[in-house]
Amino acid sequence: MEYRTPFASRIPEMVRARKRTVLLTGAGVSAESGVPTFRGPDGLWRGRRPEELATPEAFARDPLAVWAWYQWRRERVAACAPNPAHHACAWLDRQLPEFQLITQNVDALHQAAGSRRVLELHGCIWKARCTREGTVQEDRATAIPESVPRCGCGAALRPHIVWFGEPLDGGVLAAATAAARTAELMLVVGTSAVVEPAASLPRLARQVGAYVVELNPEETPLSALCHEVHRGPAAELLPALLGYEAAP
Ligand code: BJW
Repeated sequence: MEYRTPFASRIPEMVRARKRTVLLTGAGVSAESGVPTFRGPDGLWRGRRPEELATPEAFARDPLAVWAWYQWRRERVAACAPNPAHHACAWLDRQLPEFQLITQNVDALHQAAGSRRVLELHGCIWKARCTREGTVQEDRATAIPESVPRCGCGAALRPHIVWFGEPLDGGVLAAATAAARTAELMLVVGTSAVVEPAASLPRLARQVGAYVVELNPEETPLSALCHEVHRGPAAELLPALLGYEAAP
């Protein structure tokens, strides 16, 4: 592993050479937009840890409390705008013919910044799903509901989010795995890399020969296997490493 400054990175040369690139993002990429990271102290809600609320068991036990938590989060996300890291990701999407953004985030800020090729591993906070039919609908309500929102069929709606112990969407995971398996450059930005199967994607890419780079202020379980590690906030590091300057 090498620790480098943005100006001694291999990223610019690999982007110029149009290498097949996969970008995996986590909550840290949205931190500077004001979205709390999942495991930071701000992730707490009324003293409860997200792990207590983001489970199918929690929803079965108290669906209204889980909805209240999501509406509270929706309200916070609605007040946030993409930051320079999201814009740099969208710029990379426009530059490269073979590119895949894989995000664990549910805030849709990558799409808001203009990214087109986005795989959402853990769902989307702006969607709800029928617990009976499995149909997914856009849902932008932010008011804390007085009763559990219902589908037209009468069944309860749930957030369209992948909770602990639930399988990821098979098509999304297959596409993410295929992208990691063929990546030449893999950038891992703002994730604690502890949640599976997302955390295994950079490992897979590394095994098949990709050049793996981590951007994170903190060390993670992935750091030791990366070719380059850059410590700092994504909104500063990613534009600098890519040589991307936002239009004024
Ligand atoms: C900055 C920054 C700045 C800060 N700039 N960076 C193998 C081993 C062990 C366990 C498992 C395993 N396989 C599966 C499991 C179980 C489980 C799991 O992984 N558990 C681990 C925690 C131990 N996984 C699952 O349950 C998954 N399902 C599954 O595998 O199903 C299998 C199955 C098959 C068939 C039938 C049934 C089941 C599902 C995982 C779903 C994860 N969902 C969540 C919750 C969503 C709810 C919601 O959002 O409302 O997704 S968990 C939570 O963690 C959320 C995130 O997307 C995810 C990842 O977190 P992330 O993005 O890394 O955020 P943080 O907060 O952890 O880290 C932020 C980072 O940013 C830090 O590193 C900071 O330093 C950094 N940072 N400021 C750059 N400015």
